Amino acid sequence: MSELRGVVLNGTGGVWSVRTVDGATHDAAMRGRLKQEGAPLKLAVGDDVTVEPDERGGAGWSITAIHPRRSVLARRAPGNARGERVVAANVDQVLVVFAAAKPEPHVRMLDRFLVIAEGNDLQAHIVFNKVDLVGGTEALDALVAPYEKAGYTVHRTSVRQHIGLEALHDVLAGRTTALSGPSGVGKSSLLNALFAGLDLRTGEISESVNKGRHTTVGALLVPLPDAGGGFVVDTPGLREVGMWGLPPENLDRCFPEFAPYLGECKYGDCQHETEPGCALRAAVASGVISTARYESYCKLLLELKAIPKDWA
Ligand SMILES: Nc1nc2c(ncn2[C@@H]2O[C@H](COP(=O)(O)OP(=O)(O)O)[C@@H](O)[C@H]2O)c(=O)[nH]1
Ligand SMILES: [Mg+2]
Ligand SMILES: [Zn+2]
Repeated sequence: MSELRGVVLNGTGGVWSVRTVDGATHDAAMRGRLKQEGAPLKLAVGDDVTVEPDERGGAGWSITAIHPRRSVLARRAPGNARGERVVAANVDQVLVVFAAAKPEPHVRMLDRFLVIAEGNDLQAHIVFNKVDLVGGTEALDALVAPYEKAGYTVHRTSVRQHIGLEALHDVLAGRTTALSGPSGVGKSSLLNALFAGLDLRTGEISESVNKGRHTTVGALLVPLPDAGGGFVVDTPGLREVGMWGLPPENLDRCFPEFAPYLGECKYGDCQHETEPGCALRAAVASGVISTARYESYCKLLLELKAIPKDWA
């Protein structure tokens, strides 16, 4: 029987929806005996699999192999000191979307999402949508400056006025992107504007893709209708992913613009709070490092330190 390679879009109760390379989608169940050299034991959305039609005929398909992952977006399973839960496999990048206004951007939340991306070794892109709602660009430029200085690509977009859409299209096409950001910022509107035929409800993606199913699984992979292919992962919010598993002493590495100062402090284990001779705080004092970003660091550090030790 003919084997096909495919990607897991979502799953409920042991039945996985697999999109095969020919563009078809099949419901498939795991076969008892799996080939999975170097591959994970538990299947996740985004996993690269091989499926084949069931031998006894009928409409069923079996997953016969899971292929090694190139990346994971993971979080700690709550109440479980060991083991992380993979939210999605083979994610290439994270897109963090906020609105320039309505709702007002929330930089602490933005910094948290960026830390989660860095902690998972995933490249992050930032979008400020609804730029049509802000008259002058000065306030937005001031907000964006620290992120561009840190090396992030910041897209200023408007669905309404068709601004910045081509560049954003090129970021998403052909890749698997975890999409995050508060509701109401225009994530669904942007995707609809970027990919004709997507037709997401202007509401959460999950509502539109998951309608008719009673069980909501962790994440959903949405295929992009584009010649270049690509997928968007609708996670229940990266907030849900959280920062679990990130040791507090590694948090400073999740702020790319801090890099030149790490290792320059008086104490090797400096956490850049109140320690004397802190090179990072000197950089903040001299205005080289953004105070807002440093404040986010301090706040997230306190949060990470409050996580019980046996989780780390
Ligand atoms: N003014 C303006 N409104 C927008 C823009 N993009 C989306 N919206 C509106 O913002 C609201 C929320 O959009 P939606 O796509 O559902 O946001 P989501 O919750 O992030 O998916 C809708 O009423 C959209 O029409 C934009 O670029 N400019
Ligand atoms: Mg939406
Ligand atoms: Zn320091």
